[in-house]
Amino acid sequence: MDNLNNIGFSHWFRSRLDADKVAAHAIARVVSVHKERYTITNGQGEVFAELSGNLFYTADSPTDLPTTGDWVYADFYDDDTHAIIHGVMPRKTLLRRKTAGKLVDFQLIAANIDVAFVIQSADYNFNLRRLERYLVMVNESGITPVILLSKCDLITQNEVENIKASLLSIAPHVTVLAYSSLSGENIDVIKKYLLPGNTYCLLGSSGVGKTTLLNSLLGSRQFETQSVSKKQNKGRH
Ligand SMILES: Nc1nc2c(ncn2[C@@H]2O[C@H](COP(=O)(O)OP(=O)(O)O)[C@@H](O)[C@H]2O)c(=O)[nH]1
Ligand SMILES: [Mg+2]
Repeated sequence: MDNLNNIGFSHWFRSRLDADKVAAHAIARVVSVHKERYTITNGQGEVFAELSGNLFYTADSPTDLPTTGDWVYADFYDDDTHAIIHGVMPRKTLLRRKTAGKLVDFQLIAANIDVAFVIQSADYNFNLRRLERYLVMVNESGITPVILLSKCDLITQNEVENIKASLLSIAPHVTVLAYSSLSGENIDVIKKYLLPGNTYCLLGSSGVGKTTLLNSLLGSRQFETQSVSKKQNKGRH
């Protein structure tokens, strides 16, 4: 159970376990979803997984199917190289966005996020209306937002203060932090927000510095940033 605790399996989920399902299956968390292909983990490595026929055919809507961050009941096979997902546990939070003009009303983004860092960059990208839309989505999901103003090395301290003041006018109760991955300013403050057992997400348009921030927090270049990805003509996220 220690491995599960480390990846966020808190009392909230433990107290909602289904005794019959626990007796029959292992517990795991969804790491990623690509169409019908899932990656799940029990805290020790990642395993390719598919849905059981029963779970797939009894789902009334896409919301009933697992999304990234979900806790699931699963069976592992072949030395834990493959798994089948049999059920989805109740969700503490669900981040989803409205899809315009489609049959499906909502697109699931992630489940069981505790804190969302909403990132806007201090340069051209800064836009209060867009930020408000992110905050609405986060608040509707029951997730705590923290606003991050990235690339504050590109503007003066005075400009940082002006932007902070305008942010406080639309979100008076939300923490706002200005930081720079380039100079390292306030990276240590952001790290203090990261508590063991909690789940976080980064939200923000392409190019605001999400990947660079992840690398700064990890102290490595584990993820490819935009300029590199562009050269290789890959999708950027
Ligand atoms: N000046 C400055 N540039 C940054 C900072 N963080 C990221 N960038 C640059 O912004 C661009 C987009 O960053 P990336 O992390 O790929 O953005 P993402 O699309 O949100 O993941 C890259 O060229 C980064 O080098 C920062 O703190 N200061
Ligand atoms: Mg990225």
